Amino acid sequence: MRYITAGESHGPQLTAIIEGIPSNLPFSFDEINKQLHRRQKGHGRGRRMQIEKDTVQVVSGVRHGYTTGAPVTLVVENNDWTHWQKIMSATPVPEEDEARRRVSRPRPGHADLNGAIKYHQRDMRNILERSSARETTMRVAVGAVARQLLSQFGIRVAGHVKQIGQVVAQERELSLDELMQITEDSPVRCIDPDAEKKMMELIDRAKEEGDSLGGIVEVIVEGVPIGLGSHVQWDRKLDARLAQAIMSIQAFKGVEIGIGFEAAGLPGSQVHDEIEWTEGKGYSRKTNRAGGLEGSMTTGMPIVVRGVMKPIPTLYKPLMSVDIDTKEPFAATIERSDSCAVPAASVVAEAVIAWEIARAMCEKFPSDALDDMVANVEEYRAYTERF
Ligand code: EPS
Repeated sequence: MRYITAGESHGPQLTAIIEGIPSNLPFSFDEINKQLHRRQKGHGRGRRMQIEKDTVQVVSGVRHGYTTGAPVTLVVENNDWTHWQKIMSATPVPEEDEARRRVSRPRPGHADLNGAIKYHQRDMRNILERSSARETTMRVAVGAVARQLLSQFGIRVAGHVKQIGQVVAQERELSLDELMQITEDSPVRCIDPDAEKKMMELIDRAKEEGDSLGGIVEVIVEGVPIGLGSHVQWDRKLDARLAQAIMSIQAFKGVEIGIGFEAAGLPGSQVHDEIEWTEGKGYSRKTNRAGGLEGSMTTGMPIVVRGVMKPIPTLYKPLMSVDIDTKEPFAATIERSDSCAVPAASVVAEAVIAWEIARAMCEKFPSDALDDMVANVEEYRAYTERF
């Protein structure tokens, strides 16, 4: 299974082509639109989210509500395109239009300068339009298709915000349903009401000051069978793939699985999870510090992955940069942006993890049609309980 995305932040549309989804999967537009809507929300989002109402169109691979096994093409139109038609035109435009919204003062922390040098672009808009986090719309759309496949096997994915700036949420013992309910009602997707309030205040202050904030998000996957991924080859290791998926989200700078970096300071006896066996359930672990992965394969315990998002590099009170025309010091270009997109990023993180788990499922249970895949998974689950 694979996918690619295409599209610029202010181009006419965003596109994703997915290949390898088994046929006969019930396909819900509402489910995709629900996920797209979740990504648009969150305290700290900028004005662009008031312009867009992201809605998916499906132009291939689905017929009468079911996948056919052919590539699935998803499209989300950019409403903002109407304001950018000349600036983003694919055909040549008069010189005065060419210069409109040209970017010559790269933003520290963004792709602008490195991309411009690499691709020989004197207008850094040609870089920022594609490096923009607008692209995460398609990650969420693709992830929503993956979720529909996972739901056939009782696999569920949820996410929440653990930290924004210096405000850290208290841990709570919650079921996945409770966690989903609470985060859905929280403007910052946080399970701790005290932290939620402080996070919102912090975001308001950052906005007033023309600054931005990062944070930490956590994704939990429940219902995964034992043995997805593999220890035998580097590019089949599931923990490595999950790490790549998280690190591929715009502005993410770090990733942890299970207790992650905390393991460095603990003895082995406090890091590894004791194994137990119970009648009718089979093998499990007494704790889940490994975050559901041992030897790069799933243990059957919930998968727990965290990612660190840096503060968005577009600042309303910009840092100093250099104008590439004059080489003089100048404040960086101001592009419209969010002061904090960590709550939205937690939805994106869920989506990219859902995709990787769906891909691992399709590798473990390769089938052209969903019916075969369901039968294979059921048989395998019965086997793991007997083992
Ligand atoms: C985003 C759309 C973008 C930004 C943001 C995320 O739209 P615009 O540039 O028109 O405001 O709001 O992207 C960034 C902050 C960034 O640095 O790339 C979206 O759809 O999530």
